[in-house]
Amino acid sequence: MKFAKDFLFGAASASYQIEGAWNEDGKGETNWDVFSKIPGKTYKGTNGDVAIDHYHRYKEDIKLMAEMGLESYRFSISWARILPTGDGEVNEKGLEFYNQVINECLKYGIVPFVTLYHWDLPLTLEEDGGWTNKRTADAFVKYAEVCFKAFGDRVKHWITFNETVMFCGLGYLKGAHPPGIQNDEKKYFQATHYVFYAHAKAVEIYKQLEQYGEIGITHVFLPAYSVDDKKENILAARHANEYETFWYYDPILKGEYPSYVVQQLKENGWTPSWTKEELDTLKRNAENNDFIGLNYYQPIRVEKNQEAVSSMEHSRETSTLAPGNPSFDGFYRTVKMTDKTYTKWGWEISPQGFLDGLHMLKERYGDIKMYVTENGLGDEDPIIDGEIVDVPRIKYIEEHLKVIKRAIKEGIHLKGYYAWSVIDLLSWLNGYKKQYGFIYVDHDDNLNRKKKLSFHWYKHIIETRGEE
Ligand code: BGP
Repeated sequence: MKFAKDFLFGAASASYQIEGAWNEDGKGETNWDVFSKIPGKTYKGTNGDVAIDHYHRYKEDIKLMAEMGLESYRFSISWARILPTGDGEVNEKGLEFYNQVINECLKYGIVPFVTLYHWDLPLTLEEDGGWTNKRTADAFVKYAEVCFKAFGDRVKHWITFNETVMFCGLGYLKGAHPPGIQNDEKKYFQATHYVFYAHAKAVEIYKQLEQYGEIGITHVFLPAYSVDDKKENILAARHANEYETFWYYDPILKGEYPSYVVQQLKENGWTPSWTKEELDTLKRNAENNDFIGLNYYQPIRVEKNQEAVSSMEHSRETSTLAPGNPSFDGFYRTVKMTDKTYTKWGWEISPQGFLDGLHMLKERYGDIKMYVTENGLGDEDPIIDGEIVDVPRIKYIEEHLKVIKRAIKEGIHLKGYYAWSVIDLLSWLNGYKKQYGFIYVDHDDNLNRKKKLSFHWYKHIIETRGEE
């Protein structure tokens, strides 16, 4: 069996992780520009000031993507390049940069798949309460509209947000992402609510503009299994699915929050302040979503945790707890199993987990169109005689593609696959140590690009449409 002609083979990146040029051409400062420079926050203090200098090398990078035969490129726009203060004046140079990137993709027939928010928030908004302040949601809607109007004639695939659970969870519960707050459930749920509201408003505006493209949201997908048959752990797995998955997809696809979690929020005093207008906006726009994006890296195996888990005790060397080991104090925590396979960073490798999870989604949400918007292996790639021989990455992607093929056969509506990442880039907390790309970037030699073994392999997969 082959993948259908209209199944998009792509790869992804995000602005902060590749662009650099952090203070060039009128770009405003972002939360990450500041957070990554706080001592101890990132691996060896790495930050995105230069990143892999894609801002100046986008032509070279997109040319390499074309050479690989990439059909679609998922990248994000840096909000602060477009609106340096979040909701003030538009920066023409910012528009110009993304116009060039989009046009360069189109020149090679590469479909641009654009994420509006991949975590870099204009600093002015962060300083004003970030996602816990409705101003940020309103500002996002304005920013989204600017982008639709500027790029919508050529961009026909839009993702509003990338992984709300990550930037809110790591930002307000674990303190590992900006704004660096720990254990504040009230703020965490409030922030997620304003994100969903901002998403729904942006979707509504997109539909009103009649640009005839598609729009959706991407979440990290962490299907949960119980570690064993104990009742309390089965309940913990239910909690994990409710908190990590249903809380994120229900307000988008059903237009309302999962009642089970809503009840628990009430009991714990964590209910966000939400107005009727906001809740109505979610409801009204549920049908307007064209697809959902899934970033799948791993399932989670959970057990009940009675006591609060201390905030992330993560090691900077391997960052084993960030962001792959979800837990929610009092409800569940992720456990490492001796009989499972893990990456060097402790993320379980389980294509089967994806297949099981996809069926769970289908059961709950029906036949919604889906894209795998991220999937890949973080590794320290072996270099043999100057060649980057990333065989484990090839194996990882190959096994996941196999399962995706099977899922399609079993009736799951999957229309594309985006490997994370197209090129080696800055890992938020792990610097350049954790590599994901098909293209290597030499940080000791002028950031020169070099094709890895997986580059040739993925090219072949695309050419043959994954025929076995
Ligand atoms: C996802 C993010 C990406 C990327 C990826 C790998 O959660 O959307 O931006 O960072 O995870 O994460 P890491 O670099 O921490 O391994």
